[in-house]
Amino acid sequence: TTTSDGKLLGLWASPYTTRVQLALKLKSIEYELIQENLQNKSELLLQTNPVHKKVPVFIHGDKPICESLIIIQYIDDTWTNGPSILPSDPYDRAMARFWAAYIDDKWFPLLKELGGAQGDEARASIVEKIFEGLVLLEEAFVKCSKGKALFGGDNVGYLDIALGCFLGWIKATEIMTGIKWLDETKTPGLVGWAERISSDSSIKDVLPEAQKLVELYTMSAGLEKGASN
Ligand code: GSH
Repeated sequence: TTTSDGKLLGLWASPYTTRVQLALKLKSIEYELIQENLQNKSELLLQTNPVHKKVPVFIHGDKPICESLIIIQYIDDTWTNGPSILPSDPYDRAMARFWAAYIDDKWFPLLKELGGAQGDEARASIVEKIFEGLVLLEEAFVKCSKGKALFGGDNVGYLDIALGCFLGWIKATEIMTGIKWLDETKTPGLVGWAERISSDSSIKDVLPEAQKLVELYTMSAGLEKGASN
């Protein structure tokens, strides 16, 4: 088709935007990506997400939907002829949602906190918590994948997208800290999963490059430092 099915207000470096792009790609949905400047948010963003004022917002026709996980659910419910994103079994669906909430509410915030941690002790404690979280996610992978290659089994699913969207930032923080998060001895399942997911044809073109994220992070940290002087 030549007409697009929707608009996505987003930001290339935002893992939550990547998440929605992954779901749209999986379902072969044509859309227009509108890059936002978070320092100077567009009227359209403020109008369509007045509560949080955050990206991503997916606008389907004239209907805006906010919050990346809710958007993915909407896409899965609306484009039912493409591959399913959420598992069909109610218990598997519940588990997928549980772990996605864990990733968003607990795990990824730790990775963000690490950048602002003051002092070796604070840093070490966050690093430890990140590794503890990865061990939990390894267990989740073993249970959800049921011996298959991905969280979704043979096909890319909800958790592959919900966690996979962070791979660029996971690699970027590895470059910046020198810490290898995904370790073959502690989290062998996740190591294999990350390799498979980053080379998957439906994923790899959408994931932002780690090196570019490092440059962005270094630049914005420099700007903040400059501003506080
Ligand atoms: N829970 C939200 C989701 O899943 O969509 C998180 C979205 C989010 O944190 N977006 C960030 C944002 O728009 C960019 S990565 N920040 C702008 C702001 O906080 O003003």
